[in-house]
Amino acid sequence: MNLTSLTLHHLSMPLVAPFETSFGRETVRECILIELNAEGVAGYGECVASREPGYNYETTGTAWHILKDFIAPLILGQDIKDAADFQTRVERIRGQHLAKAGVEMALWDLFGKRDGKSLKEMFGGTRDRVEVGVSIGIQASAETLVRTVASYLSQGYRRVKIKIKPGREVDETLAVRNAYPDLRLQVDANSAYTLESAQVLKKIDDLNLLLIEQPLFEDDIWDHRLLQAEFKTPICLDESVVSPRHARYALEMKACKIINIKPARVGGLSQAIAIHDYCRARNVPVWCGGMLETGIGRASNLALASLPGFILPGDISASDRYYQRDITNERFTLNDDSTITVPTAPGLGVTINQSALKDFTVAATTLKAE
Ligand code: OSB
Ligand code: MG
Repeated sequence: MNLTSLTLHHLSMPLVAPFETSFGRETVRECILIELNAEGVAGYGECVASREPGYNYETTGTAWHILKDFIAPLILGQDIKDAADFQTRVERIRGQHLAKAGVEMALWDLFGKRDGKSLKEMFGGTRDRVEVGVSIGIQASAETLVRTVASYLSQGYRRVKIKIKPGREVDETLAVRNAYPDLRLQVDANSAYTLESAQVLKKIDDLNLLLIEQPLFEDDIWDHRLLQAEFKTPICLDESVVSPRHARYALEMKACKIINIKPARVGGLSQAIAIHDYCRARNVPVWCGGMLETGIGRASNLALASLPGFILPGDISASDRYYQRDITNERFTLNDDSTITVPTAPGLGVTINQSALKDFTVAATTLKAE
């Protein structure tokens, strides 16, 4: 499609509760909403870079710069045929996956709206509802954590992920496991350990966890391989898998048994689908991770998770777990079987609430084709 303009909206949205991980605490979520206009249609994408470079090196600030000064000039006024065409055009920009993925999402929304097809349909998704869980940030104490888990279980979530960090992981994971012996439970360390300090995790290796997510640093695929060899619990990589190539390295090295797929981290939905296909052909389970997305990114994640290889529940909770007010008119709710229904309207299948968008926008800029 011939792209005539690109608008960036820098958003700042209050979270219903602070979200704390081993790398920091967020009370307000920042992101960039990308709006593309082509042939009379508007497409939206979410760039999930946050204010600080804690999870990923990109931030809202760096993504803004890359989008405006490097990606926009390569695509404005151009006839972008599909996601692969977009990826080829931005190949010369090294890295910057979060920025690229936001634009690719907006392109999928445009193509879908033009063709009257949902993302799920375009991807070949096979499910109408996807199984989801909840990701719980670090809490004040083990008791508070157990209470928080209880409250999400009462809302209907049937899979729980807890964030862990050195010094508190054993007590907290044990507390949740003792309170809920049969719960589908997993932990996420967000790279907080080294091969040496990760030895403490042996104490939770017998707790029948679904997986241990990203214990070691992003570039430690080899050390994850050494760690996995010592653990019964499957290791799942998040941060380390930044492309389909890295998914191959991880599996060939036996660095993990499960992969958390986030389209942003791997450079876009097309790359996420490639990793899904690669893992599915090898019977390696994948699941869809989350970045506290707005209704835009959430719609995209649901479409992705409708693919058949997403066999573990995703970190795709209901809208009210994140935001009292969202930028989409549609809100996602939990069905009684711990699933969320995949949108079926063309493109992402959601619409922008213009007044909410206006209220959450702290900066905006429009770039036009010459
Ligand atoms: O590591 O999976 C992660 C949120 C921000 C950054 C990294 C992660 C997360 C989550 C939240 O776990 C998942 C969600 O969106 O609910
Ligand atoms: Mg993670």
